Amino acid sequence: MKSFYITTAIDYVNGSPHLGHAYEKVLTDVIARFRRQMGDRVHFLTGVDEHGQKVQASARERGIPPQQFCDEVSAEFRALLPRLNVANDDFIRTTEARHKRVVAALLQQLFDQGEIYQAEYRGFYSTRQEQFLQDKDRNPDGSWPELFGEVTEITEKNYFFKLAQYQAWLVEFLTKHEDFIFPRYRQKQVLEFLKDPLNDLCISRPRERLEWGIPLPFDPAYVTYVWFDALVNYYSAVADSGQWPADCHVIGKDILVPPHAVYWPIMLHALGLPLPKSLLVHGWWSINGVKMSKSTGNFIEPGEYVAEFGVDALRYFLIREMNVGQDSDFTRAQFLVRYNSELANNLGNLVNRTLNMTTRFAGGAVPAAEVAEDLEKELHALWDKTRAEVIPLCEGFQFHTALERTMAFVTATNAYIEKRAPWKLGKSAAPADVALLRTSLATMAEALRLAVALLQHVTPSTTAKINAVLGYTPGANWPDELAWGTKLTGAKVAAALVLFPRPAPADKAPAKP
Ligand code: ME8
Repeated sequence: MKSFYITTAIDYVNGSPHLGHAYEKVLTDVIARFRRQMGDRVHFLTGVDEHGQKVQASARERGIPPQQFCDEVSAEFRALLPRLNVANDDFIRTTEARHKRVVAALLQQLFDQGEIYQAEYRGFYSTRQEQFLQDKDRNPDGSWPELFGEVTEITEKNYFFKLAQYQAWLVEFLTKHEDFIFPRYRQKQVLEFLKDPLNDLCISRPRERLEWGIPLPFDPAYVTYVWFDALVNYYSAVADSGQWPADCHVIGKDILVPPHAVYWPIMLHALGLPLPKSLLVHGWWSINGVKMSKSTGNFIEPGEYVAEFGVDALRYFLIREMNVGQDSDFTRAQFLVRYNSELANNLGNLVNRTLNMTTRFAGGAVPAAEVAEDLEKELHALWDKTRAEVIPLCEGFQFHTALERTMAFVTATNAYIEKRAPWKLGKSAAPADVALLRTSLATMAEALRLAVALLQHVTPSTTAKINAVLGYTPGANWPDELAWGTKLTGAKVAAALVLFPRPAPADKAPAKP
């Protein structure tokens, strides 16, 4: 069995989780579930990033110790995961002893290897981004971009990691491993960034300025720079279980360059550790074109959509709407379009018809198909094509297209029902009509079973509910579930299932953009 270790970014706990965080966790869960279905032994890690200036400042604002603040906010992030149906195997907090121990050990190793030195540093510092800035970061008019918040000039002694000496190695590595970063054009952006010379990385903050961090093992007057601490989570969580390296780090585009594409590979290389196999870089959810973010207050609360529409409706929308890697605008109107037309009126309709007609015309037990005329053959052929396309699409992270194809198959099944019109066949006692009626009932039930098997990693609860009302328990081998066959013959179906109820009238719904 192939192992597959996948991670998400670990979220800053300086505010509550928003839809952008929810998306990343759902996307990673969809990949993890898909890999499990394909037979891999998956390890899925997510967690929270609890150190640093922003957390210290947020705790001060609330007048509570930073650890208490982290405990409260981390609990909120953690609680969101089961609400989103995210089945992670581990959750790491950077304030945990298992993490701090590994960060200290790696820093000590680099120090002993002579990769870390102390020097005086004078420069412009962004508190919001927790990084020193360079002149090239300025706007053309000399001001600092909004992204950096307040920028102040400071002089202090600090520790530096010899990053620059690995620049040529990194360029060579990225040139040789074209598939390291998905989408590929992001890899080109990294190489573009590496055309300018790298500076060594300041990896310490004096304790008098920032207390809330992991002390440097070789000089406790300093704490570790937050990125050097945070990136190590991917390794510290599995350091004892031998699961390193990761197969895939899922991250947003804002944290690719430099942290994940430059610092992290170089840190690992300097430590003599294997590199992760790939980085999957997703885009941003925005509202009216502006990135969702906690600091601007411009965000959607994922829990509200889960409460109003159910977890699978939100998961379906997030994965159907966003082409992994690109940006998407979130609007309630677009959410409702997909909810109504794809989930309620297409999939929900197929479920209702199947249950209703099997109950009405076959006493609630799925009959065996008796004939295969052109209409059936066309649907079988479309299924074969859909299955053959969807698996490679999911392997290549094209989940939005995979869902589109799956829903096109559901649409075709509804069209098949219209053409066969079992409600007319049910009025006839002619043997040919009876055979066609049984065939149409068997065909719609089997098509529904197959479609929901393809939706399983995106909408796991919906798939489970539909299987239950079809009186069906899927086998352990998912690819086997995708063969058109007779698995449902004789199954006792339930009379009805309300899956995607009509949303409340707009005036009763929470205010949304
Ligand atoms: O960057 N749309 O934490 P974070 C999509 N602690 N994704 C979004 C988003 C949006 N509007 N806003 C944020 C950090 N994200 C660090 C990571 S990893 C070792 C340390 C994504 O809470 C963002 O791109 O600011 C990132 O991948 C994740 O949420 C956490 O962001």
